[in-house]
Amino acid sequence: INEQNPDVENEVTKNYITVGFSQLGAESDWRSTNTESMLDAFSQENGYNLIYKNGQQKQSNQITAIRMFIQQEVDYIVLAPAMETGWDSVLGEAKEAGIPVIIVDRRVDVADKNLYSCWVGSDFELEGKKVAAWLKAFTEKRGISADDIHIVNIQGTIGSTAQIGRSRGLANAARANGWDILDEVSGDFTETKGREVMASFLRKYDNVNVVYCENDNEAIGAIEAIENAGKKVGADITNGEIMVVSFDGVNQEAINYAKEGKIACIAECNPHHGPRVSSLIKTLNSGGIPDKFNYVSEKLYSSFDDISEIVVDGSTYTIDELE
Ligand code: GYE
Repeated sequence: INEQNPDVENEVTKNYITVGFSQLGAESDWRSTNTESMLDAFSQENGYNLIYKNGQQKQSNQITAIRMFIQQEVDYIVLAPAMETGWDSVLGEAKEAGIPVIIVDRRVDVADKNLYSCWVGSDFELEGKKVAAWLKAFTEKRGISADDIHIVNIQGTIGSTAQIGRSRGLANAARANGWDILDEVSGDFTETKGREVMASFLRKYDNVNVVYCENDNEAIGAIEAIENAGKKVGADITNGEIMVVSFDGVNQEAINYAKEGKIACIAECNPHHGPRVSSLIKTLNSGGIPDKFNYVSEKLYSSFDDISEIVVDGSTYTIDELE
């Protein structure tokens, strides 16, 4: 391209890549940080025309958005899906229209994997396994017997990959270690529901001593409910304290709680997917074929120094302190 040519400007503008991005909602701090990362990456300065749609936690809104993107003949569709199932027809329509689809964050469960080009996100089950491994190592170190562990799980949005993976990580560890899971109810990844669900668990069970929150917003709500009930949050779980463990490490309030030990352990979930999706699109746009599944590596945080590392599936993870 001749940079002196005044037409170049128009050429370049025309050559912007048009992306339709269907975000699932705005339920958590993780989500707003993720949206920001996407909007930054798909800016005009970076050569994109972006059409952004917030699905308000409803799959039907996301399906409508994708149909609109197809109508508008966008170059690429980026989908952050609310749940795993129910995408076969609309992704079939995108394929029919010849528009590549990139999945980000949670996954889609479709019969034909060729309905999307690639996916980038976290290994949610691994995150769950890491938190469970930390709980096991921590309680063993403190001489707490498995029989004395009574867990409630405030789950994420049912049917979303983050919920499925994190719940599975806990369930398998509980079975293997002989922990008692008293109950599990969805808090939809929000602070309000986290508070409501925890309050009802406390009314129902007088022996809860570990709360597994599938994200930090739920943990913040759960801590409020525990304190409102006149109970103490902490790691001394055989002496009346209730331990909170969580996921994300994005929300500042939750980070502060983790520093104080009110959240005992957080599995990091990285929301900064904008540049990652952009680089996948750049690869596709230049005729390349990116890896189908692209995992982000993540840390485990705790300010308790009883244990310094855990081993999950043969890999060692050091436990970091939050900054
Ligand atoms: O952990 C939670 C958000 O899908 C990884 O969704 C994401 C999860 C995240 O609402 O905070």
